[in-house]
Amino acid sequence: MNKKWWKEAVAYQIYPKSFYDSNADGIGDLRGIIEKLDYLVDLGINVIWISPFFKSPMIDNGYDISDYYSVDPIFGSNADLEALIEAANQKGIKLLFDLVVNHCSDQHEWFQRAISDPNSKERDYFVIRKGNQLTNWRSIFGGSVWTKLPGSEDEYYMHVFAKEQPDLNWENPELRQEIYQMINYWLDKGIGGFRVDAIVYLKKNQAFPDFPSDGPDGLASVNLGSQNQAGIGEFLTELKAATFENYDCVTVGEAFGVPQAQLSEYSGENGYFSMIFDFTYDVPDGTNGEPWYVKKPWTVKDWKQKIYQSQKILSEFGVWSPNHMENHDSARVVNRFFEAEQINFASTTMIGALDFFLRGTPFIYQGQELGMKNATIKDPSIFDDIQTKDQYQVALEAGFSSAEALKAVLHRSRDNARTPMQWTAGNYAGFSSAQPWLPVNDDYKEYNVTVEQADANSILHFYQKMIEIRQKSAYREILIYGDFRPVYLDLDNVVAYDRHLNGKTVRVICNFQNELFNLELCPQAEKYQLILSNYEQVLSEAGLIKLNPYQVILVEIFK
Ligand code: TEU
Ligand code: CA
Repeated sequence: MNKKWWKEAVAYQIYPKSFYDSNADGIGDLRGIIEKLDYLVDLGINVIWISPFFKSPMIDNGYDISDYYSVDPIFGSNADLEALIEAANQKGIKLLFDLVVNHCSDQHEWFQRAISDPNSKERDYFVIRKGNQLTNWRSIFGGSVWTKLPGSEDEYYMHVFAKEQPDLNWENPELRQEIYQMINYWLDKGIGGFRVDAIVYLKKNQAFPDFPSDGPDGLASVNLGSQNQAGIGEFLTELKAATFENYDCVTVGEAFGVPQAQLSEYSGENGYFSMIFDFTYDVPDGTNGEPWYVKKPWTVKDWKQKIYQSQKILSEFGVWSPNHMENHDSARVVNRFFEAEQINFASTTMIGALDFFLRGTPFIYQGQELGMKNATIKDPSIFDDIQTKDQYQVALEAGFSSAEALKAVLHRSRDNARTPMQWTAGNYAGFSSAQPWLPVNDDYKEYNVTVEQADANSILHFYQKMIEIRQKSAYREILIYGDFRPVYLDLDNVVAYDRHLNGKTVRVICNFQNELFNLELCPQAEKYQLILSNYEQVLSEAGLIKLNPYQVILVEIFK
């Protein structure tokens, strides 16, 4: 096992618009991040991934970039960015930018030139086809991937996401050079690397075939013609060689749907990226054929197979994964896994620990360490997220009443993760002194940094303890580099695994149910040492442990 600094890190994702507002305009900003760096140092993390903050019309909240070299004024200035890089480096924190190069904004000068001059070199920076050459591919945010190129007779441009996010034509070598230059420009500024957005879409099937429709709109998922297509490896190999490889940086690919056979190409010892996110172990919803708003029943017994499987496959293929339960595109983890009445300190810390001690680098999403929950938005007109707005319409069209549609959308909305970070029990949760761009959650008086810092038994302190154990305790090596082995396979409502290194074993045991459970921890009367628990007491008699509802324990097992 090759040792790397980024395998030994704990990362934290910041959604800058919602983290901390330093200048009272209701929008989080880069100065706000600088002001809160000490909070993050205290928490114990040492890598920050920041979602995009470059110039953008904010159709997709910054994932539509109109200038890769300038900070958007709502987030501050380039000087603020340089100050942030310096402040973070001084505190030993590596900054990862979000690299969005599958597409840019329709306001980017490249696209503007492509529109205004059919003979410009930028015309070929985009995927443009004639009206009779279009495909029936459906964009991720709904509707066709093709939109008429403004001012043209009969030409259309392709967009995997919104129409304001035209895809870049990676087939064009000049465009690729422009992108590499930009990446190196930022790496030269001393950043730690990138989270690489939607990277599996770079290559389009050059035959541009139609596919059998898979929905009532007569269209077929764009994934068929644009996700992980043959030939993408050439782009990714060149990208790495021209940029990342020449720096001691980390790259984290957002790589949906990479086939097993290609995992090691994507992220083995010599992969395109240092790590790639694995999205296979979320609880199920209606994304496979069924409408997205259908909440599917699931059992712990079935679900845990997915996480065991994921860990097994990733190690087999030598892939290092950024373990995460939340990001800016997902509902809050506690709401995905538990019903409202089951959400409490125990269940929140249990699901957190289950993920945190897996093999890989833990990624914590802002507010997860406080136990932040889904948005408490009561009026659909408040939603900001482009995808949520589309889904709300889809639900209405499917015959839902507005109340039902709101409920369905709230279950999955990306805005769930984007409500302001809860800092204090004061006005606007201490996020800003002005009204925030998205409302603060109802529970901010109870769940916030100030209150939780003062309470030794808070979720925040539990996260801090987990991080300390992984980073600083005698268990550091084993928790970072140890193998993963599932245990107690026959216990349906227990999720448990060993981390194993040099003859030492640390076991994570989660009582994944709202009931007591008597566990025979050590049938052969092996001895054990408790390292961490989310209950004050662990009762035990001769290897028998009474696990409380949603209890998680971390123990060293001595043979
Ligand atoms: O997401 C890519 C992606 O596939 C998501 O659209 C995902 O399927 C969806 O959000 C799940 O609800 C990335 C970014 O993470 C996302 O925020 C951007 O909107 C998207 O790329 C376009 O840049
Ligand atoms: Ca601000």
